[in-house]
Amino acid sequence: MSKFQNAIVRPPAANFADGLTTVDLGKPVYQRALEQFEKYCQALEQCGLSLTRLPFEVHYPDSTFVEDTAILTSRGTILTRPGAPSRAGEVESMRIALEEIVPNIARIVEPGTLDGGDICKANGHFFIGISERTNDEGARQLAAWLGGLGYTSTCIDIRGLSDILHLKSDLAFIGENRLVVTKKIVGLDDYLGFELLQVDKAEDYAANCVHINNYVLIVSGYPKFERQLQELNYQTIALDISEIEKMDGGLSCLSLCY
Ligand code: CIR
Repeated sequence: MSKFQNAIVRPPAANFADGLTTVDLGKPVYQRALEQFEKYCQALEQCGLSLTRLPFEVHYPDSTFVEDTAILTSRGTILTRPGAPSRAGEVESMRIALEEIVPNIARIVEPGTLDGGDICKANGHFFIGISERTNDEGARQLAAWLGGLGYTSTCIDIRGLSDILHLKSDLAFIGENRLVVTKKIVGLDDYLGFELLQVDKAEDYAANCVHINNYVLIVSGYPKFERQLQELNYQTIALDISEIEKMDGGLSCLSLCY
């Protein structure tokens, strides 16, 4: 597997608390969200990544969740078309930023909708979640684009499941031939023979982890999952993202690694 070298991040804007959320964990404390974001950036650097730090996007309270706005691969880049109307405008500033970095950017077009959080890359294969945010047409467009680049893909429909915003809320690729899954999604697909590491039911939120080079970033406070990873010889970096969680975010959504 090729190593990641870079990541794009954007700090939470002052109106972060005005973003979308379905969880009932209270209002995020802005100063704490900034501190947690900064620690996240430091962890990415510890993993060996160079960061492109985009400026605050004051018009878009969910704009720190950069993962949802683009899919970056070593063979090409595509801008998404986020499924939540309040987030649609985030793509334009990501386009401007990406044009400085990568050539020939494709895009998902109407009537397709697609959030990056529904897209899980595992070696040369992509699992595409069909969700409240990503529709069939968005998935079809992405699959066609990926196919043109020589990647394979399969769709996993998560619309029937409650409490899952994006496929990657419950699925992560952690290198080798291994996927992290929650019990909720384990039966939805055969996952092409990948080895499945199932998180304990009480630790579902931990499934959204990020494998970067020799490390796995995990959410702090999930000891069973941390132990599962360490028994498999992963080096873990645990991060407190309590304020990010209040806005339905997880670890993967805070960066675009490439
Ligand atoms: C939203 O509802 O769109 C944001 N509040 C959270 C997005 C989290 N993104 C992700 O998991 N990829």
